[in-house]
Amino acid sequence: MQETPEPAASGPVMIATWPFGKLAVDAAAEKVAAGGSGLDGIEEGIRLIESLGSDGSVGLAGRPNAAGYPQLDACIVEGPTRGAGSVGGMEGIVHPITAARRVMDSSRHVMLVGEGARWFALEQGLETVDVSDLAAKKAAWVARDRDPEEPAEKGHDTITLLMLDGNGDLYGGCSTSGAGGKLPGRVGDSPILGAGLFVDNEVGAAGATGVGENVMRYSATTVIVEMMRQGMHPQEACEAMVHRIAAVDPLGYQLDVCFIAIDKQGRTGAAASNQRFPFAVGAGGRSEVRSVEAVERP
Ligand code: SD4
Repeated sequence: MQETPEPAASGPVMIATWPFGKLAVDAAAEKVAAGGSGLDGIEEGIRLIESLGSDGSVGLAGRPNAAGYPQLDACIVEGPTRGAGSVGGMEGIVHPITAARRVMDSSRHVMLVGEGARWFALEQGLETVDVSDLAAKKAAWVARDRDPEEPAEKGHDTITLLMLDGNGDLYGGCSTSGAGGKLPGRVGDSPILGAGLFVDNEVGAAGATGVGENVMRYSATTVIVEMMRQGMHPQEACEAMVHRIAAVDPLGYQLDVCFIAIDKQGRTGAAASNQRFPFAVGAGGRSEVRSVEAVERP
């Protein structure tokens, strides 16, 4: 088992996907230090990555779909209240994580998608961009010879941020432009509770990044949390989930999936199916980027 060193257990303890996760962790820590809730911290950290466009994969600067424009997915979970909000395939909204939070806070629903999600976000007064060129892009794509097997641009990256706050409560959020070159209308694992993110305030939280299709078919983050409930360390649970999928999936270990997890004790874990996976951890006011190699195959 690859050991993930434990962060100091004071203040919020966080883990986030990819090196840019460190920026999210730092922004979240600052928000909480300034008196924000754990949920405020999650939203703030993810908003920062959405603004930066990170490495071209989160927010409106993210990878476009096969028709050449971004459709964004995000969700947020508040462990202590069992609250959750989610948006899928949403166009032209600058901060999908805030839209997800508004779904949680200001509607009686958990998930909104597509046009409806955009409409709701606009009703909520959220920042938008001019989407008048989208109709032309859609029309051009429909008119073209299109081949869904030939994505315009490959690649994945998603900000997923998990937090155990100073009160011992768990929070999580994620935001992504999804798989580059995806078909218009495709929704990945990220906004699907229990697939790309799952938080159980009694046990722990888990998040995913990578090819969403290989995560959502296995409700992967739900299973990781259940493994922690049965007593597994988050590191062990993340690795076990990769092995569990690889044992039955036609792709074997060529899954292109990565998992992160945190438990109620603030212990963290991360695992990847077939690549080196850098991620960020933060605790006690400090943060750093760490990485794991692909899991060792049996
Ligand atoms: C998706 N899981 O839409 C996301 C993409 C991702 O690293 O995480 N990329 O499938």
